[in-house]
Amino acid sequence: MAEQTFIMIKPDGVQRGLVGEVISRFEKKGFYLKGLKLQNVERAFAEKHYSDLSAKPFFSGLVDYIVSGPVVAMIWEGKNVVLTGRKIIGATNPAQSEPGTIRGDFAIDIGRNVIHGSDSVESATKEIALWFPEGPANWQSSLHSWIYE
Ligand code: DAT
Ligand code: MG
Repeated sequence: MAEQTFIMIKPDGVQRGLVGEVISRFEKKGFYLKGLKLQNVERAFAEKHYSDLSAKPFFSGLVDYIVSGPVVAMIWEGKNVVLTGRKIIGATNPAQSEPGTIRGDFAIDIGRNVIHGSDSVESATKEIALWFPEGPANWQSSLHSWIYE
């Protein structure tokens, strides 16, 4: 199976009307949308998603933020999508994110950085299983050979 990553537009991104912009950047790059839902998550679910960070001092503030409104959860697929997705998103702290990245173009503070992306193939597998227990949608783009050689 082609590589997949988990991408989530955080509550600030939804509130600010950045959903279309984010989807557009991944689509235009040539990645394929394999899962998409808008939902509010429970605190326990957000804590599970960020369980690796549970010892961090910012953990409870991070969870407050993620449950503060609906998020858009997505599966994106394509060659090197995990690493390339992180590049499209930009550095964690928007003060360090390059212009041209999502966080570089649309965010100011680390606690309002608009978007999440899996940091490795292993975390992508775990995050997709958590957010999409039903699995990805099954479709193939008819443009594939115009994007991949
Ligand atoms: P990323 O989202 O780039 O993968 P991460 O996994 O290290 O970054 O942290 C998850 C989120 O937690 C991040 O998007 C914003 C928040 N965060 C990280 N480090 C922080 C810090 N030092 N202070 C406040 N929030 C932080
Ligand atoms: Mg992370």
